[in-house]
Amino acid sequence: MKISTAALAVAVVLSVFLGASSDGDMPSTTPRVKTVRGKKVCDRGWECKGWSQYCCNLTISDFFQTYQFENLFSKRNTPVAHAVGFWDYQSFITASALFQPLGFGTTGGKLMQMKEIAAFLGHVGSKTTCGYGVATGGPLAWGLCYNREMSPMQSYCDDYYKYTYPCTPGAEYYGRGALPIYWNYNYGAAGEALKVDLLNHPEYIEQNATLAFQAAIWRWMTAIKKSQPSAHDAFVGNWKPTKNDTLSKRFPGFGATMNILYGDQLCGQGDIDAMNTIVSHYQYYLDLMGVGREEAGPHEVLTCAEQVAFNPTKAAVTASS
Ligand SMILES: *[C@@H]1O[C@H](CO)[C@@H](O)[C@H](O)[C@H]1NC(C)=O
Ligand SMILES: *[C@@H]1O[C@H](CO)[C@@H](O)[C@H](O)[C@H]1NC(C)=O
Ligand SMILES: CC(=O)N[C@H]1CO[C@H](CO)[C@@H](O)[C@@H]1O
Repeated sequence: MKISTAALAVAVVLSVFLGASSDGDMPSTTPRVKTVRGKKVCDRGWECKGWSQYCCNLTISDFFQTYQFENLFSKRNTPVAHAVGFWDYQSFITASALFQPLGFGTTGGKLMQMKEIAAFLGHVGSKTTCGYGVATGGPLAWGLCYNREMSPMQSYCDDYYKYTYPCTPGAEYYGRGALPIYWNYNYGAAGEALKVDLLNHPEYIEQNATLAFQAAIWRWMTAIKKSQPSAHDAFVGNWKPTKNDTLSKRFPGFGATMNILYGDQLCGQGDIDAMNTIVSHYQYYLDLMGVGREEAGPHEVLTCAEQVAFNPTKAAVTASS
């Protein structure tokens, strides 16, 4: 009760603030603009670089600032947290700069852009929380409490990938990061994409918050299978469901992102706690950002309670092989 009232008060204050700024939709820096094959493309310096149509829109730091990051992850540096001093706003923005020209947080209008950041961070917060039950500030205030799995029961080396992503002797591929990566093959694939040798040095992820966020945004932006949408495409509506998808109750939206990332571990089982905790983080962040949880859409879009999984267990991100 206390929690939701506080969240609501913050949301009201923020929405008044946002509504009052008449130039709230104006980018803070003026983009360089040109036309390529009839399309307007822009370059916005380091945060959105490389002549992309997405860089003509607001950048993430135009609508998501340090104080908002601090609000969302307000307990992450308290003494009982497990990654004190590790996570910060600047590493998130620096990491996002790799993906903003590809549409991360820069697709659609301001509302969609803010929703995508809340959605992505909702996944992050729920996977890195140490807020349980009676935690002070409420269970949702404890995102980014961890940057690694604390007591791994195994080293997550899957020999099936010994030719493509061979395990380095002594390396441990336990969960690390903002959307934790597990297993040699996931470290291998993320490392390839980010051009960092994560197969030999999985520990880099728990030493470098920018890299940890980059790996998480890469997972969000990249389809797990070629025939399927990325979480990003499913969320912003780039993905058009087939008839088969519709029959499987898969609609573009937040529910589909959970389906893509976690499949049948989470989806198609009704309103289970494991799914609800991710949804709650997303809603909480929407409120704190001044968007409001009512923008999350109806139950069948917001959750994957009734959705058939895109991927059977084996292919899901955190599958235990
Ligand atoms: C952290 O990772 C980023 C992104 O890969 C890299 O640019 C940076 O140099 C790294 N920082 C350190 C201290 O290694
Ligand atoms: C439709 O879905 C079913 C069940 O998930 C699957 O077996 C079938 O291959 C799908 N068809 C197409 C065309 O994707
Ligand atoms: C590429 C892209 O998503 N551009 C968007 C920029 O923002 C406007 C609204 O402000 C959208 O209509 C565009 O689709």
